[in-house]
Amino acid sequence: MSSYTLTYFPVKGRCGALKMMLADNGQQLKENLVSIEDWMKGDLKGSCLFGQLPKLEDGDLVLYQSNAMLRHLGRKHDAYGKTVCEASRIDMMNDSVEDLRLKYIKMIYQEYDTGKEAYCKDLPNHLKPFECILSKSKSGFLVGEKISFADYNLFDLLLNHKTLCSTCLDSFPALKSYVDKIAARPKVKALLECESFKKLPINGNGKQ
Ligand code: GDS
Repeated sequence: MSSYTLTYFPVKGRCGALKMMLADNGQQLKENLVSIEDWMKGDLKGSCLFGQLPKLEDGDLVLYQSNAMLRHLGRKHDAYGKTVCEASRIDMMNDSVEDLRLKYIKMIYQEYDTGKEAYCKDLPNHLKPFECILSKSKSGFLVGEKISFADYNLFDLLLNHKTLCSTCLDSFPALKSYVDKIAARPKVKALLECESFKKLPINGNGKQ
């Protein structure tokens, strides 16, 4: 079994989906948690290819960029579709999840106090396409018959949004049952209930 090592701040942040995918596949993860104080010293930042975390090590492979990590794990653990066309559709879905994540991060880190209300009001417009896709999906996943890395990513982001606005899925029955179904997968459930995961804040600035 590969052993993965993740270096990141003590937050869920951009690594929630990755941890869920590894847990769901019975993979072990070693974590190096980096405090802001240590990060501010600059040595680690200077050693990171793009000056940022997370960093994932898989043997000799060192990866930066959380979505590249999800794709790598998707390829390794059969969570990247059955065909080239499925893989491309999974990429498309993940890019849309990333679009929403970037909006979420901008609101959280730059305009939480002034922008949260407008963000929540506009949220249904961003959730609707996912609802539409899932309501037509026979498997209950975004693409094909199996869970993919884009599902873990969307699931993680939906959990963040439920914390932000507890009623945000009320008018989206397919998304609601999607979240319930993934949350009930035994290994995902175990991770979500594990103290070391639960205690991590969602974001680094304490806003959620
Ligand atoms: N595209 C990368 C990925 O997906 O992995 C983004 C990685 C990233 O943003 N890492 C952040 C980091 O290492 C931690 S996530 N920050 C330390 C640094 O830059 O020195 N990110 C945009 C995004 O996620 O797309 C952010 O907005 C992060 N904010 C969220 S925390 C600034 C400050 O103190 O305000 N120096 C840094 C704020 C910041 O990084």
